[in-house]
Amino acid sequence: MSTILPAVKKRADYQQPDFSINHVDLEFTLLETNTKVVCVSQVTRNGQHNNALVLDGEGISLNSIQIDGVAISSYQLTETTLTIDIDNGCNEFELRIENTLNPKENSSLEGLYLSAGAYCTQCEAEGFRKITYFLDRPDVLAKYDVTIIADKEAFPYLLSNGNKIDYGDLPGGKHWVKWSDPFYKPCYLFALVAGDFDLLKDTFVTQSGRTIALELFVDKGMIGRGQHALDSLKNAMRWDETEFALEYDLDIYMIVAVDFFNMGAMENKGLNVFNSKFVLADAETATDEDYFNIEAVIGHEYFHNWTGNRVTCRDWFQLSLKEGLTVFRDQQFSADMSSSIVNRIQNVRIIRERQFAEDASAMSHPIRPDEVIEMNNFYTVTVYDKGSEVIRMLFTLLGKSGFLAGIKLYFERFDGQAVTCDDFVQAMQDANNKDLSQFRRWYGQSGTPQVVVKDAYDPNTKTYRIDFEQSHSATFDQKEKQNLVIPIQFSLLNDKREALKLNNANDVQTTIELKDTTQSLEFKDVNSKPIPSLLHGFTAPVRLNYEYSQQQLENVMLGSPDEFARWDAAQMLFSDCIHNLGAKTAQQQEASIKETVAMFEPVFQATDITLALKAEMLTLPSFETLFQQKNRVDIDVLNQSRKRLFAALAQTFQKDWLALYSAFEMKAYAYEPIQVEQRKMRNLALKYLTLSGHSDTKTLLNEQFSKADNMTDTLGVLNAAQLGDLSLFEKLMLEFEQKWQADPLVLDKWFALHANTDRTDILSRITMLMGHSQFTISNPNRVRALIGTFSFFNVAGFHNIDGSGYKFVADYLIKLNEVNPQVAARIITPLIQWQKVDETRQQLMQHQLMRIGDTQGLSKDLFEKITKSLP
Ligand code: B3K
Ligand code: ZN
Repeated sequence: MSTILPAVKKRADYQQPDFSINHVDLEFTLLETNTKVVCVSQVTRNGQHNNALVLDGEGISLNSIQIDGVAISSYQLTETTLTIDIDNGCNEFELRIENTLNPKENSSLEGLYLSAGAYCTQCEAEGFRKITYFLDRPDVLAKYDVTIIADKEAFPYLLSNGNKIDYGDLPGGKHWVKWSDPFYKPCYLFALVAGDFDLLKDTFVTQSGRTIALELFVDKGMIGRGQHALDSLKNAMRWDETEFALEYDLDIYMIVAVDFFNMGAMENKGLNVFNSKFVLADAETATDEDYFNIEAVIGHEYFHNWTGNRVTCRDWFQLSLKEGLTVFRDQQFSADMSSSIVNRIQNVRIIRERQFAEDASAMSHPIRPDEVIEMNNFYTVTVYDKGSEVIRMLFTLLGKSGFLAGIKLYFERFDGQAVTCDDFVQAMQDANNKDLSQFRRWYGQSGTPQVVVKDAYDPNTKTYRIDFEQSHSATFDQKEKQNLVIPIQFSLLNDKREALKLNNANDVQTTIELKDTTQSLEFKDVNSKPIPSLLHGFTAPVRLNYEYSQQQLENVMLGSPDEFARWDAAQMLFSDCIHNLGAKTAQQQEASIKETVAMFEPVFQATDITLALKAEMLTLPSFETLFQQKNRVDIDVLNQSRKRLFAALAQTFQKDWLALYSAFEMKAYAYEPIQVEQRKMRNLALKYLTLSGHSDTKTLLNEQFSKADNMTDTLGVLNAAQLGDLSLFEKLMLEFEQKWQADPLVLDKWFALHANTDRTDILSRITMLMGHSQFTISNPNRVRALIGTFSFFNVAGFHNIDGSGYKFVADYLIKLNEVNPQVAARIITPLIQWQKVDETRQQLMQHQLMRIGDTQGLSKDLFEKITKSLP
């Protein structure tokens, strides 16, 4: 492990900045290896002090400093700071800094870098300091004027935030453009893009009648794949007006799609930069899931304009202020645009597969972290997705109108400011006159709460009592825990699967606000012992336990008034069966599988279950979900048990799968709800058919592969073929590669399919693919598709008991550490989650973590995760 330890920053240490900057004039002269930046800041001293001005700066070269036009030569420069003494009494001044940087060598994709020949920036969280010396913190808000100078032919488009106010030509084939952003913003929202693109244009008329210019920039030749993104943007703009009464503020909204990007997208004011994966789509190259994700991410970044940009974070510990709230908003948007139940199930899968895993690991942290070494490590499922669940609980507790009243007050109070999570909750509290002091603990407490539900029925008094108990285990980061406010929505079913009326208003569902360790409710005049249908809609991000019998689960699955609870009961039937299989004799195993499978027969026949929900109910819980349900897991047994149940469902219902496979009339591809659910069911049926070994399978697979007019059905074939005869799979994969070899985004799907194939020679296969002409370590999409997919999803390969999977990933991360630390720190996640596996594997995983830890020049990103996770 390296000897210089990176510093830990603490939330409790927050102090207001000594200086503020309220106006910035930036001038960029773009050159690949030697870009010049001139930054003129109007600086004000805050309060009375004699402290020096300490600016952040990293990986850039300083040329000169002037204060009010006078050159300064006494300053201190370190690897990460520039300290300038300011004369006493000099309370307002103009600071001019000139520096240079090398975008071409910037493989971290943070700051200013080149993506396939185009310049672009990524400043959140702390990337602006890689562009110029600055107060790189979100509570310094300034107005920006930006001039960009570059070669005109190679870079016809020069873009930045706000409005284009002037432009002109220069000698030597150069040109310049000046942008001005009238809104105050933190520097993490600054953006610059320069390149040659295809441009798709449109307009949007706001509810108040203003016309907004919409501009979508994509790689040359990709214009035909931009329409869905643009339509999604217009849908998002309309939705935010109708649902949240929020209107766009600038006169232009630009989105640029780039190929080299560390995450999904970035909400820079008026100039979003997107990973092209979340922009480009047409039927042939994108799946239904891609279409869905594009709409969601476009919505997410657009919604940030209010929740994040107009009101931003005081410091990075408050990240969930903007991310949790914006994820909640994009989830609501997606629910309104497509199937709300499928959408909710998808949200919950992320929580159970990945957020619960984070809680159980050494990276466990509250949605508002207390300590951070590398901020980029905290763009997590906890801050984002659990953050959104916390907002959703407020929505449940306050009701829609109370919630919206809180949002209104939040903007009235804080528009144009950098604030905290506490400020947000206070606005919710004040607008609703509801004490949220205990609720606030959700922001500071990490871990997955456990709720145990017990009940009792007294036939003499016809009284039913239901008891709820909350408990909280210590996590790696926090020993002491407190009780939280946990809203749990539920119903009671009688033995005819009818939901009982629970109060005088005849409601069939009710919500308990669990605040104490235990709370009980009593229901009178109940004729027989009811079955509770619990945690409707997943009203809280908790693990809930009730000792259901299989029979009871079947009743909830078939009769609950809540679609989510029905799906959840189906999942519990599957997971109980899978977890219990290992300890049984062969005969018992067979009986148990048979019994579970039989329970699903009515699902096929049911007429009150939508096709979309049916497909979800008939999908087994993922390995990752099952893994999170237990404290200790035998990986091989779990994997085998899941496969056995999978095969049994395939064989038992072979006829039904065949019927479902051909039940729908095939129309020309359109991304619309009915077609989406039909394709989902059809491809699920194809998977089961393949697994069942049906004699027609090969024909069906070949036929669908050759006839498909869309990527969803093409991938449906490959996903199914992967489960059956590997030689057919290989043949189809080869055809696919030949067809798409020039299209890296499509090829990513192919890399990913290879990476999660269950085969004994998987490591040599991946090694071979790393030599593919389209694979490069410098592009995060490629690395995530191949190496990320292997480490996150190839259970048998990654967890091979000989340790080869762990070593392979570690070797790769050691290389990636030098190229792109942020992406390396994402992919290390499965390796640091060793807590639930057996001792042998724990040792092997820790050994690899130590090897990575010994790397020369280990990044802060990996350092933080490794030091936290080694015992
Ligand atoms: N705010 C960005 C994420 C930035 C990540 C920096 N490592 C995208 C988003 O959440 O909308
Ligand atoms: Zn976001």
